[in-house]
Amino acid sequence: MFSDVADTVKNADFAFLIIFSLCIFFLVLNTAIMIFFCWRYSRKRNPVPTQIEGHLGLELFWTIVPTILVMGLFYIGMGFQKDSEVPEDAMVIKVTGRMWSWTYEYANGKIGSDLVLPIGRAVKLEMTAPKGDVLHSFYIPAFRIKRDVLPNQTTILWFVPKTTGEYNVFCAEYCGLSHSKMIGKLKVVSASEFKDWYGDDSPVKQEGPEVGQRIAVANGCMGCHSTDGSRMVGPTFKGLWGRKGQLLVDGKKVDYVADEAYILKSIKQPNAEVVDGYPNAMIANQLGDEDINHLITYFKSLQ
Ligand code: HEC
Ligand SMILES: [Cu+2]
Repeated sequence: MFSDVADTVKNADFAFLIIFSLCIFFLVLNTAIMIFFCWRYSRKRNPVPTQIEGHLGLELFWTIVPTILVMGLFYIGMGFQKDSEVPEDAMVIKVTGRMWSWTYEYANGKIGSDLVLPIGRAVKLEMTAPKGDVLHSFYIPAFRIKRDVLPNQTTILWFVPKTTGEYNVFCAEYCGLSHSKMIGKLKVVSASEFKDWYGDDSPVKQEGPEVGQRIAVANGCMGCHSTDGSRMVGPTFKGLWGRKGQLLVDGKKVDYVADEAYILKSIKQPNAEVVDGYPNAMIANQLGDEDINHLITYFKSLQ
């Protein structure tokens, strides 16, 4: 509680503490009064019930006091208005949440699946999900911030990280099979470390397999495919090029070799042919032939 890792923590913890304390206070008070009444007005001690006609003082008390409490909570809640007032110099990062990974794109085109931020600088996250994807929710528990991420809409979060370190990023909206693996890292680093990592504002240039890698990251392929040979939701990209395997077509097993035509089809019509032993879980994307050629160059580099 009340850690100082981001500017968002104090307000949220304060509101939580006030509401929680009020709950505890009234739980104890109400329970105590209830027990006392059971005892005091039991049949033995109070055989004939008394008719009570009202009590102005009491009525005023339990109208005015809760009103003050609730207005107090409302006032605290109003403090969160600042959540929508983003400073103009905030660093803008585009966040995409998809089944089942987060990707971050910076102003110079740098892209990654970890959110790297410099300490002490306001950041504005512009978040969305690809068309045809489902609802997600971007959640950094350590910073006490969470917001829904939706297809065809942009939602915003902003904050100032104040302590260097690594924090978890979760998806807080059940979004299907590998929802629980939709965990990302937020790394808050010093300004100079950030500069080394980020480079400058001129657009990043990439060539060779890196172009395809970037496309794979940007399109969330890494949420289901590994590059180190390990099995995730889908088969690994390692050694994919030229790999021999079997497809399940209409309940029959059919041999295949992963050549250009096969890869093109697997990406363009992911549900047409399903690799034996894997779920039909890959969803359609908007990749064109040129992107897929870059991907193939990338796959060739992963032997
Ligand atoms: C939701 C998880 C998921 C995502 C995201 C995903 N895939 Fe897949 N992919 C799978 C599964 C599961 C299979 C195996 C079943 C099948 O063939 O449909 C597969 C199969 C493949 C294959 C055939 C692999 C083989 O061994 O024959 C290729 C190529 C492929 N995916 C490329 C991609 C690319 C490129 C992207 C990013 C645009 C992507 N996938 C995103 C789940 C996913
Ligand atoms: Cu999700």
